[in-house]
Amino acid sequence: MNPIFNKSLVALAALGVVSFAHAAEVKIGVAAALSGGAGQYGNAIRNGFQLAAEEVNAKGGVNGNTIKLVIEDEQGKKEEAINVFKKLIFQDKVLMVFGPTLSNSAQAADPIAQGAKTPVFGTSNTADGITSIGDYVFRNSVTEADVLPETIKVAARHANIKKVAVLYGNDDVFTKSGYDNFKKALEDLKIPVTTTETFAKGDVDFKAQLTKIKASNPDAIVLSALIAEGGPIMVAARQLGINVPFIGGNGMNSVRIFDLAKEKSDGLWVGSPWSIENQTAENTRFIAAYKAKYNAAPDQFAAQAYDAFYIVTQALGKVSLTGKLEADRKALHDALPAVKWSGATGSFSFRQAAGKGGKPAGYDAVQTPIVMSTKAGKYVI
Ligand code: 1QQ
Repeated sequence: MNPIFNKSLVALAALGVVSFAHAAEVKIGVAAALSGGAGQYGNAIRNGFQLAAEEVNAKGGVNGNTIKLVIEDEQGKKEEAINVFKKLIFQDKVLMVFGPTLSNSAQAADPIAQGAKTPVFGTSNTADGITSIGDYVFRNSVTEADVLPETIKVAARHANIKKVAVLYGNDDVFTKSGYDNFKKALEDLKIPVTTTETFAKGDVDFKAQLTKIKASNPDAIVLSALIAEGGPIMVAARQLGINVPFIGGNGMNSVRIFDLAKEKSDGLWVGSPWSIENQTAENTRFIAAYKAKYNAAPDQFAAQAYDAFYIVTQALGKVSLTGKLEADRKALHDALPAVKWSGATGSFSFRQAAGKGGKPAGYDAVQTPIVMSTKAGKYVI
């Protein structure tokens, strides 16, 4: 640099007129289920983050800082999620953590982030109660409580559903919460339940439950399941000659259903703010970029991770990082709630959740779900 120019810059900097941006690397943790049954979600989530990080870094990062993702496999297990959170927060000293994939793991691991005053941001946690863990907990995944009443309402209207059977996993935070919210929505809509059946994670034989369901003659099956069990449940139902629609929660909203259930995947109703059929400029750009990078179509899990990364960059853009981890984590925490973003999943803002026992709560997503159903390997709006 020209020494005179350099000197005058130094002088201006001393006067506070200009500041030197020293390019640094900001570490952000990603705890995702990359293996095991929930890997069907976690890999899409990782892809969404990596695509967004690559785009942001290619444009010079945030305030000159490059973002480095530190990605760990929490295997969809709560014990592993706890281990991974400890590693990311205390050892890697990341600024914040994205994840984990399942609400079941979030309920166990998020208190570690809250205790360490490290922002934690779920992109796929939809169960009740996750954000009441504390004010450092954020999510852009719309809750079952917000989505399911709409899914049932639209499905019932289109498919002429008057009575339903309910089937849910009773050993997982998300599937149980989905059940609670389905039950409430069905009561509110005055839709009678013909029978309620349960299963557990890892089950492969659903004949007993489905036989009872068939005998109860429902117009639809309301299913709160993760895809690892939900896919085989749909296949088994069709094999037993149960051809009524399924109404699913977030767990069933994965393109994996088309591989798992093939031609038996028709007639599944789900709700989400994101659809591959949604042709906004932001979504069209996202889908094209995702296909170019991964040679496969994205799903809502990838879209929500992608948007979450941009939401965080908006907050980071407003923060002057000091290099002091505690202060920087707090500054990011303070900047996040005000972010508004229009991304692949549509327009987004946060609302503070209800706290427990007078403690301040974290932040949930404000977004409008779209209800769609599956037909011939596609979602139809
Ligand atoms: C939760 C979910 C799952 C479907 C995440 C992939 O919504 O556990 O909350």
